[in-house]
Amino acid sequence: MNVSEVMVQYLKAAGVGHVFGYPGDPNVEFMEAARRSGMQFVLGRREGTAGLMAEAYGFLTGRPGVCMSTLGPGSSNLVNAVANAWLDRVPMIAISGQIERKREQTFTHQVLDHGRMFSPVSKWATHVAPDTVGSVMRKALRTAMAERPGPVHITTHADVVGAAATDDAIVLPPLSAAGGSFQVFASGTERSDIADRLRKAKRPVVLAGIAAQRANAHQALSRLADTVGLPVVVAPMSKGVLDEENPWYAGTLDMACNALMWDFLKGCDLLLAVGFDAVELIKPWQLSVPTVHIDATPNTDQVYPADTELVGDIVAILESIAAAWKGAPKWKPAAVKRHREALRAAYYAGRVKGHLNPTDVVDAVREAMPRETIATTDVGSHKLLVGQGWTAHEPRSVLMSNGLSSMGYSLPAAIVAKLLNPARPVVCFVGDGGLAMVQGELRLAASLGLDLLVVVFCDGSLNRIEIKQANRNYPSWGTLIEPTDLAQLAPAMGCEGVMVDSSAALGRLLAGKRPKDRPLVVGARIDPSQYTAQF
Ligand SMILES: Cc1ncc(C[n+]2csc(CCOP(=O)(O)OP(=O)(O)O)c2C)c(N)n1
Ligand SMILES: [Mg+2]
Repeated sequence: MNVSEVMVQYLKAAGVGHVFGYPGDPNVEFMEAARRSGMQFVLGRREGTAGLMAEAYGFLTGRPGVCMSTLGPGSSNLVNAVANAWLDRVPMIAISGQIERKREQTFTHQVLDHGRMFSPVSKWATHVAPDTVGSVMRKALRTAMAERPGPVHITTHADVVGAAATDDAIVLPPLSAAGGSFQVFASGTERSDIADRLRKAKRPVVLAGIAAQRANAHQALSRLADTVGLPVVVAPMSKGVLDEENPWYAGTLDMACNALMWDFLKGCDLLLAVGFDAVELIKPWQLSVPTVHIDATPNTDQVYPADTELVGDIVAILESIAAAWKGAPKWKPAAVKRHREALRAAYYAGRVKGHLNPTDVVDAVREAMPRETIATTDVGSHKLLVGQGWTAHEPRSVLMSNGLSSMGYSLPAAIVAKLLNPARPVVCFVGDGGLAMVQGELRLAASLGLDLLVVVFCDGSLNRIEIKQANRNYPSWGTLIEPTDLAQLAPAMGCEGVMVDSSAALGRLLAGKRPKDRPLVVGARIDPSQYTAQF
């Protein structure tokens, strides 16, 4: 095998079936190896979006998402997506071509130092050679997948990609978070201590986050909530880790209604932070209640203080606490229901009667789409409403970037969600600013025949930033964006497109037939004034 073939065999062995990328000449050997081994290649319209597709692949499958670029401008274009996977904690193998090794130090045209460029945004930035490729791939896959997962960047030099590999044994390491056996570091005593502390607490609450979702802790979490009678607040990227119709679901943190959510948490007297990753916090930590950190990794960030850490298999830890539990439920479901009702009321604050409000759009789409729908959302004011208002029922059914929070994520993510789940409806929520960044991918979605529903919040503004200007009494300057007629843009991209101005028109549109073989792009001309009331 040549070096590229060994790399591809490792990726296949790790269960990866897709490469998302944009090629240049140093990639040709790798692409041919991928083609011959039956991998699918998805040609994003730029490296940045192809990389975000790989991130969504990693999020949805729990296996590394693979993206590929050429040297120089391709690799610098890829940086944003690699950084996004880094802060969203998603396993990724990012591959960039490079000039031949003997010219790398001295030649200048298109040559950038990948090691220095990718090191700050990846778990490991490395390169392969004929006598190292097998070992590097083992370490790269293991590193990308280990808690906390993230991206590994691999440089493939032009003189290496087609060279015969000598380090060519395919021996896949265990790729689960901790390997074959996942140890619970907390002792049995510590775990029953937690049950004891729960018993003594009056108002304990769980704050669940992305590590809980990665650990597939959804069942263990709902069992613990049922057993102990515990409200569960979720972090945005873990939406769906508890069915939001579950009576113990108590809202999403740091999205719309943020003040009310923090007040709810401030009312607790013991917090179990279950796989909660502080990368999702927008504001500084506001609580001074005793906190127990339950996670696959120690609380090294120290963004929030925890007096006790239970580190290991989150499912096993939650189950052992539930098993050690004796006593009456701590909360009554009616109390959690009252909180959820207050949350709902706050969510609708600032609605303007007779106008198309952002929450009207979220509601209409949720109502029209079945339970099993996968939703993706972009970054901006609309995300904060979708993040609180969209009712999620299953783990990994809501995709958003909330670590790096890069605009332009939701359309590439929706493409991958549909590609991997052809039978499930997929809706992409995006702002007019975010869509403008990545609208070339509509053509890709159409050419793949994906029947996405793309819902665009058209407010002619980078609203989230415009609001910050208004808060300081500054005029909107550099934050207005010219309206685009999506009814014209979408067909030029092979999609269907409609602009709507009212709830009634949106309702009619969603109740009608949608195309089955291409995206429907709905431009919702919203009145953004509700956003001002919210944030
Ligand atoms: C790549 C990137 N650039 C800039 C930002 C800063 N930013 C956050 S929200 C936002 C406005 C987004 O506008 P739009 O997509 O129209 O959404 P809206 O806020 O109007 O709902 C900006 C510029 C970002 N998060 N990501
Ligand atoms: Mg906007």
